[in-house]
Amino acid sequence: MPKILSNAQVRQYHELGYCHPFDVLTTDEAASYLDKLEAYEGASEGPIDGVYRHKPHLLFPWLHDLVNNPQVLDAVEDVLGPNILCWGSSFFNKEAQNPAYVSWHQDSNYWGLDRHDVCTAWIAFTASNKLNGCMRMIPGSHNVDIQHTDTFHKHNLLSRGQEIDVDVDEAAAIDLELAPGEMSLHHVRVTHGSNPNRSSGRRVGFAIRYIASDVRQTLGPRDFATLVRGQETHDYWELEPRPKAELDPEAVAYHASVCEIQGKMLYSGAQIKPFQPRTRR
Ligand SMILES: O=C(O)CCC(=O)C(=O)O
Repeated sequence: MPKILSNAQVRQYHELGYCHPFDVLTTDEAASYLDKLEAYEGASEGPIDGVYRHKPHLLFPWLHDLVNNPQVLDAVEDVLGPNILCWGSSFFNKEAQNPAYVSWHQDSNYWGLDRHDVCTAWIAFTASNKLNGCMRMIPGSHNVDIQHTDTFHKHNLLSRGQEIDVDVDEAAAIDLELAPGEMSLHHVRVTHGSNPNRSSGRRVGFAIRYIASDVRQTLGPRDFATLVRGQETHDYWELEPRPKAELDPEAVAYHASVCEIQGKMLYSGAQIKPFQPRTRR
């Protein structure tokens, strides 16, 4: 018996590779998360960037709370089972009238995880719609591996600008429109991407990568994750601590070391260096 999803939604996730929308935050809560992000951005003089876009739940207690949000985890449990780790989190933000986009890709192609019990919960801090470049999914595309090429295109929000080699049938794409506080779930192998933001406001989304605790990393001997529900049953993962305070120096140093090790794995075989360094506080 699923906890939050209906049986039809669980079936859709497994058959099509995604499902949406789910209410996980109220509109006020979503606005308060956006305010916290923008307070940080105001103090650091610009949109969150570089390595701080990745795993910010190791730096900001309020994002640590969000990856542990019971509503989010109940939905994730419905597709991954009871023992859940958070392997990653990333902001995917697109400023107003900005060319930033996400090419068609499958996450499984470069994450190095040995199984497909891996699900992204993408939470909208602002509305995410066709005009401002919401995520788009190709239904049923999670059943085959497709070859990718690294493009390093300067406007591509993906780390390597990785792009599917074959023509994607865009006519089949489904737009995952979300209101602030809503969430979608997508499978690690589903083909997805998103267009630039043509609206006059920013689009802010927080993508949380959850894995079942028996998934392993194949790209290196050590990898890190945060236990969010149940148990780490196999001792495959080094478990991450909660930050004591926002940008607490110990947390900043820990985050840097985790991102350096993960960055090296995720960029293995690529032509350029892992995650750009921070240029601002
Ligand atoms: O936010 C986007 O537009 C794309 C996000 C994405 O590719 C992902 O969460 O896997």
